[in-house]
Amino acid sequence: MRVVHSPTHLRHDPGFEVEHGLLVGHHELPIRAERVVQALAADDRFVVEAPTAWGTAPIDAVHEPGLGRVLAGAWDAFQDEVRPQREVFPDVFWHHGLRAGMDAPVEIPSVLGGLGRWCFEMATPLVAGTYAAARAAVDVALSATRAVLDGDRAAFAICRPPGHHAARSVYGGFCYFNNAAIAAHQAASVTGAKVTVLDVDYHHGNGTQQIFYDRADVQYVSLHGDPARAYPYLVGFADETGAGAGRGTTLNLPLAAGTDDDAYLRRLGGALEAIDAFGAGLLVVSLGVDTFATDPISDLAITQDGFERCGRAVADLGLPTVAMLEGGYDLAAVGENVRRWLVGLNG
Ligand code: OKP
Ligand code: ZN
Repeated sequence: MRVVHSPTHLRHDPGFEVEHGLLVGHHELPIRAERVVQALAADDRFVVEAPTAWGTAPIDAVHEPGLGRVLAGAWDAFQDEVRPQREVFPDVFWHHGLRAGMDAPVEIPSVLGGLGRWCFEMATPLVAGTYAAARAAVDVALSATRAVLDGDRAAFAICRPPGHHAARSVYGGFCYFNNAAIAAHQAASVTGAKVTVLDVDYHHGNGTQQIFYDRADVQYVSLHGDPARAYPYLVGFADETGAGAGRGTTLNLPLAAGTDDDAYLRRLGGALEAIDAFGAGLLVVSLGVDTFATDPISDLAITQDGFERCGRAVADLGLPTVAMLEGGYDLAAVGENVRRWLVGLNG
């Protein structure tokens, strides 16, 4: 199986995040992707390749162009306008109640106002290399997708930073550009075929859901910690099923704390039936392994055997499949967890 990886992710090295009101060491670290590439490079069923460059057009087809502009420019602007600082966060957010009943401002002159307009929370700093890394993650996603569209049965993209929390016009949740959504949209555009995104990260992929919520040609299916207790808290409930032309093309399967392999595989079976019925020509998997039993920020109980069973169950769909890295924060296990899932997918 082809695996696409770029060392440019190393330039995104966040130091801290605000978690439940406390400043803590960041969880989404460069070592995660390094562990994954090491685990896959040591197994001769996988071949690691560099991505090719895809430019910004596929990004601007999914995200409002202002998002790319703020990610490209806000770190530098903050250094000049505010003060020299390694990590840049907003300190105000454009909550919908703030200007309820009023028009949007004609322009947002300050860098801090711009950050508040385009970011939704406090775990997603900009450092000097964030934009370069986020662009490279998109190139990695599109290059792995290209391999599958050209005939490979499956491929894997080591995307870092991850993407599934980034919505059309807002970044957050460790995510800047939505790698999986950009790849799914690009594939749907160039092939004319329907695409399914299956999101198995512990956290609901609110960004991916939002981007495709009203679309009939892209299905979004997610298994995740119930937002009644789990981040992102405000999106990912079972009654969210799509809107307009996209009615019925979103499926959310919220899970109880402590869900184990057997219970998870049963819910995954239901997801795979819905995917089979949709009839897509390509499957994009948002592969987070933060469902692992000892993940430091999650509460499910999946094992390494469970990951391999999941990959095998997805392979049994018989669809061309491109998987992309999302979360997974047990640094000692993340490489092996991903490898086992992909061994299952490889069949
Ligand atoms: C990104 B991905 C609760 C705070 C949550 C943000 C989590 C982003 C996860 N412990 N902080 O979906 O793995
Ligand atoms: Zn996650």
